[in-house]
Amino acid sequence: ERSGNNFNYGAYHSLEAIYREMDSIAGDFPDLASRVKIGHSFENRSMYVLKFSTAEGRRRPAIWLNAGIHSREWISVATAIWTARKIASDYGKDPAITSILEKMDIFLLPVANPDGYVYTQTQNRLWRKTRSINPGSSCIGTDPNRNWNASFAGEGASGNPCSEIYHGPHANSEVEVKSVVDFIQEHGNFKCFVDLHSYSQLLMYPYGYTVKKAPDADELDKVARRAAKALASLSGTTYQVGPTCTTVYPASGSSIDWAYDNGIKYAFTFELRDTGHYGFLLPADQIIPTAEETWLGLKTIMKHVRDH
Ligand code: ING
Ligand code: ZN
Repeated sequence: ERSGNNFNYGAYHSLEAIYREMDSIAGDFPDLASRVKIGHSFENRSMYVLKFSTAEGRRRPAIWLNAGIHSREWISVATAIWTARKIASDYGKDPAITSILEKMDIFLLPVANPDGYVYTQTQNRLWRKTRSINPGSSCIGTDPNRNWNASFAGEGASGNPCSEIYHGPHANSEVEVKSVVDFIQEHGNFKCFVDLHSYSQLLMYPYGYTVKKAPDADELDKVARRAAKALASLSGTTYQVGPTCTTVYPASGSSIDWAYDNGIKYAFTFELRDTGHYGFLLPADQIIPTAEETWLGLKTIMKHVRDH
């Protein structure tokens, strides 16, 4: 799919190109979409979300779609920007997304870790963390999916700044995380938080910080299984479903555990394609197939949120 300004959705793009395409989507659908700056990164890059709303001014119940928190997981960013164009172009045509947007607003953050993303494009393709400086250490960066205020510095995170899962000096120490937390708290009416990662083909829900069952685990499991089934219906891609802790590994300070413990019941993490053959280096010819199947899973979740 190509838009007016010729953005190729079947390729990976620079941060600048993604930000330009966000602007272009907002320009093409001015009554539906707007680009909102929610903050900046450690290296002072802007953090932009696309807001989709059919009720200007009113604070409807809202859905947060997050991607690129780990910079090497490029497929999550590419899927997110494809999804943005899909939401805008299907509104008024696809009854499901139309009815979702008649009741709720969607906020989509395609690049939650812009400094890391630029670093993976220029210096080290497999960089995961932020690029913040750690005083007293020559190692750079914090894992932004261990930095949220949810059993911070607990199991499955490291206190060593050189670790890939370094939790940072304190919860929300990363300005990229803090910007999202502040935005969501100021808004006050989020019902759903979805974080896109790669790879492994998993669809998970809280908790990561404990093996204890979340109070809503049965409902979240049902929704996730329906979403995985919808996703698989397109071309047979199979996803495993379960709580983070027992499905991948224990992990404290994650985005979805924070969301869940702060009243956002519908909190999910997708680990997109593949299962390890290409891993983080998923070829660009799999972007559109991945985005299209993921869209079916996302819509299943959003329809459930709409109706509950
Ligand atoms: N995996 C996730 C990670 O942050 C995860 C797994 C998901 C942990 C949800 C906690 C919550 O380690 C990748 N690939 O980043
Ligand atoms: Zn990740």
